[in-house]
Amino acid sequence: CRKLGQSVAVVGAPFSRGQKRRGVEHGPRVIRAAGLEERLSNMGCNVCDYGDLSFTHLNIDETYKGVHFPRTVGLANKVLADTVSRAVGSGNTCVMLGGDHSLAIGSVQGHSQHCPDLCLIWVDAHADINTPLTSPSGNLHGQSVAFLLKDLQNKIPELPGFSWVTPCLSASDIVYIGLRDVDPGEHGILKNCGIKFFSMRDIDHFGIQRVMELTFDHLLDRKQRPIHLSFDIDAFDPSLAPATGTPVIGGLTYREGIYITEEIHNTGLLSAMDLVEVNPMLGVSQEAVGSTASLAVDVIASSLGQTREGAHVSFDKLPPSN
Ligand code: B3U
Ligand code: MN
Ligand code: MN
Repeated sequence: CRKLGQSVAVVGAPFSRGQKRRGVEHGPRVIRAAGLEERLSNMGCNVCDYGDLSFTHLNIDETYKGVHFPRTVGLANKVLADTVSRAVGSGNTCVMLGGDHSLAIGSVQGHSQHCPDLCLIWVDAHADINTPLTSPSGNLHGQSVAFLLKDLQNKIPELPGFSWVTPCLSASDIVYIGLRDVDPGEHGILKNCGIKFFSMRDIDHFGIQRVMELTFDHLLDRKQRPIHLSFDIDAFDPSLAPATGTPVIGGLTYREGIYITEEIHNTGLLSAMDLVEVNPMLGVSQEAVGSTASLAVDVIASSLGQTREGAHVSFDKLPPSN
């Protein structure tokens, strides 16, 4: 970490009930196994491992208004919110390892308890902004942002398990990067609320450097504020991140993805991040799983200050010739 000695809390969230494919609950294990903590320690971070949370899967959790596992997802996110709040409150930059993207509800809520003026950068192929009434799947990982948005509260029925959630973001507090699979209801919401988004087409058009400039202009122009980065690994092209539940062709290149996180680090404002939707059970081979997990580690490391140009500590460290 270039803020030397920066404290980083790693919170594992092995949870998959926000969607229907099993396996994404093993995300934290494979991301750790790809060497996350060693990488962060070698960068000079003080890593505090909060371990993996244990979540209760409720036996009785009937589908409610088409939404699957509302009580289980609500409860898991409450546990996560409390943990993230504690981690950020203790002065750490919090790194949450998912798990599916429904976990952003708890992660952002917990973060906002300590940083009520935070803004959100959502890097994803999907907008995850369906309401229970627009969702084509009933999966809560496709609805996380809707629960966080003040602007949508009169459009969302009260779900069992969600009474503790208080929407903490305005439409102008969010920027999306990487979109390429957006449902009609979601597109309506993005347009109606005036939410800033950069689709893959916009990245083709502007280039990733300009997209990041416009992102920070939008979020940080009036004042500096803490950033929450919610990074769905499916933002990357499936050739780079094959082990994920809903891959969509035409995604970010490695260099675009890392540029995004380098620029976020360079603001000095990153306060918490999520790395979600790594599903080792969907990789066709060990290599596919390994490369997806190691990509996740690269994203986290560069968000926390790893640079491609290298980094020296001090010239005094040059070995003498004799
Ligand atoms: N928008 C669809 C599909 C989807 C959202 N997020 C993922 N897939 N990963 C939905 O189910 O809401
Ligand atoms: Mn997502
Ligand atoms: Mn996605």
